[in-house]
Amino acid sequence: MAFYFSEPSHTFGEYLLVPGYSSAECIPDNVSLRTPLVKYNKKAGEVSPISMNIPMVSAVMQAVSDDKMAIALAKEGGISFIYGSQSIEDQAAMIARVKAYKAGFVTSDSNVRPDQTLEEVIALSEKTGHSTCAVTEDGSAHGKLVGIITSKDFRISHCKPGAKVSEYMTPLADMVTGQEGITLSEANEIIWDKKVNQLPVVDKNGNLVSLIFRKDYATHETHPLELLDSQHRYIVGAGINTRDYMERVPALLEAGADVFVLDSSEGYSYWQEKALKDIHEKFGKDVKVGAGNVVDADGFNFLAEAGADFIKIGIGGGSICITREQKGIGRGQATATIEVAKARDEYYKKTGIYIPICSDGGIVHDYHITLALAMGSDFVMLGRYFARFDESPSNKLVVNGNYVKEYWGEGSNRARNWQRYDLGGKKSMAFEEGVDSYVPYAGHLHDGLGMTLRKVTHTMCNCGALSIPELQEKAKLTLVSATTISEGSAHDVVVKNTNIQA
Ligand code: RVP
Repeated sequence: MAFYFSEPSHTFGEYLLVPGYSSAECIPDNVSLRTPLVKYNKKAGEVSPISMNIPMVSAVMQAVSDDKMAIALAKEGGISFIYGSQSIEDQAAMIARVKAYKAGFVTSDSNVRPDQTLEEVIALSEKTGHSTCAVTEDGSAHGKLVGIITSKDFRISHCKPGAKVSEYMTPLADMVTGQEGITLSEANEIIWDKKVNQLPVVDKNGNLVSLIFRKDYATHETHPLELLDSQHRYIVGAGINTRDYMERVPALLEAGADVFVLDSSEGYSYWQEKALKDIHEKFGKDVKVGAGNVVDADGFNFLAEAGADFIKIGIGGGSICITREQKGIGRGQATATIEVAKARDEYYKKTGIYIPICSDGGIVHDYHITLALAMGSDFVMLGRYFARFDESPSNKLVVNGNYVKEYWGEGSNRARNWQRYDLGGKKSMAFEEGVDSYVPYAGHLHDGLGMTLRKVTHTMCNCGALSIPELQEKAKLTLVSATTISEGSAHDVVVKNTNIQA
C-alpha cells in the first residue's frame, strides 16, 4: 500500500518566526553569517574545508550564473555555481575567467612593445577599455617589464605621427614595482606611500606577473566579506551532470573550480550515487561534490551514504518550475527543509559528520531566507533573486514601460537542457518542466544584496541569534493561517508608496 505523509506539506509563506529574547549585544553589526559549504567532522573539532561569508549561492542556471555573476557574488561572500548546460570548454573558460580575475591582482590585457606607435596604444585601449598599458620587451602579458604608458602620458594631437611608445612611457627606472608574493595590503601601502595609481608586480627575473590598481583596492575595501581561496582568487562552483562528469570534472578542475554540484531536479537516484562514487574514486575525496535535489529523510540518507559533500533540497518549488504540474512530484519547500534538517542532525549524531544542506528554490521574499536558515538550512540557492540584477547573464529589456530581465528555467525549451531531467539515460523527447519569463530588474547586486542581508541580520537579532547555528537552535517557528498572512501585509488602508521591496 502506498505511503501517506500524515501532514500536508507547507511552503515558507505559511510560517513566521516568533521573537526570542534579544540582549544588548544582539545588534546586526555583531551577527556573523558565516556558514559551512561542505561536510566535515564536526565532532572531531574540524572546520569545513570551504565556508562562505554569507549563506547564499546562485542557481546553476543559464539565466543566473556565469563568470560575471560568480565574481560579483564572491565579492559579497557567496558562491555561484556556473551552469553546466553548455559545452565543457565554455564552462571551463568561464571558471578560468573567474580564477584569473584574482581580487586586486590583474593580468594585464593591454600590453605593448616599446617600439610600437602611440596610434597602436590608442587602438589597443579602445579595444580593451583600459587606459593603462604595460610595456614589455616582447609586448606580452608576462614579458620583461620595461615601462608603463597611460592615456595621460601623451596628447596625440601634439605628437608626431608614428611616435614611439618608448618616447612617452614612464621607464622602469622611474617606476615603483612590487615583487611576486606581495600581499594586497602591502601593495596598497606602497601605492599610497609612493602616490602611484598602479603597481606592477614582477618576478625575480623582472618579468611582469600582474598589475594592482589603486581603484581596485578601494573595491576590495568595500567588500570585506569577499570569498577568496588560498591564492587570493575568487572561489567558484560549477554545475555538473550525471553523464559526462568523467570528462567535465577534470577540465573544470584544471580551470580552477573549487566545488561542484550535481545539478538535477531529482537526486534520489542510482545515477547520482554512481557519479558521486566515480568522482571521489577517480579524482579523490578532496574534490567536493554536492548532490540533490531531495525532499525527505530517505533522499538525504541515500546521498549522505553515497558521499555527497552537501545536499540540496527542493523539487518543484522554483519560481520558473512546473515540475509539480507536469509530473505531480514535489513537496512544500518548508516541510522538505525541516525534514531533511532533522535527518542531517540525526546523521551527525550517529557519525560525527556534519553535512551542510541547502534549500534550493522558492525563496520569494527576503524573510524566506531567514526562515530557511532557522529551519536548519546552512545556506540557500536562489535563481529568480539573482537573475534580477545587472550582473546576471540575461538581457535587460523594457516591457510595458518597466525594466525587466529575462529568466528561464533549465527545464524550459529555451535552455534545451533535457539531459538534466532524464534520469541519466539517453536524451529523451522530454516535456518542458520550466517556463521562460521576465523578472523585475533590480539594479546592482551589491546594493540589493546588502538590503536583503540587513533584513536577515535584523530578524536574527529579534530571535536572539548572532550566528546561523544559534538561530537554528533558538528559532521559534509558527505555522500561520491564511488570515494571519493577510493581516501581515498592509490592510484596510489605501497604500501610497507601492515601491517597498520585500
Ligand atoms: P527560484 O529561486 O525560485 O527561481 O528557483 C531556482 C531553482 O529552481 C533552481 O536552483 C533549480 O533548482 C530550479 N529550477 C531551475 N530550472 C528549473 C526548471 O526549468 N524547472 N527549475
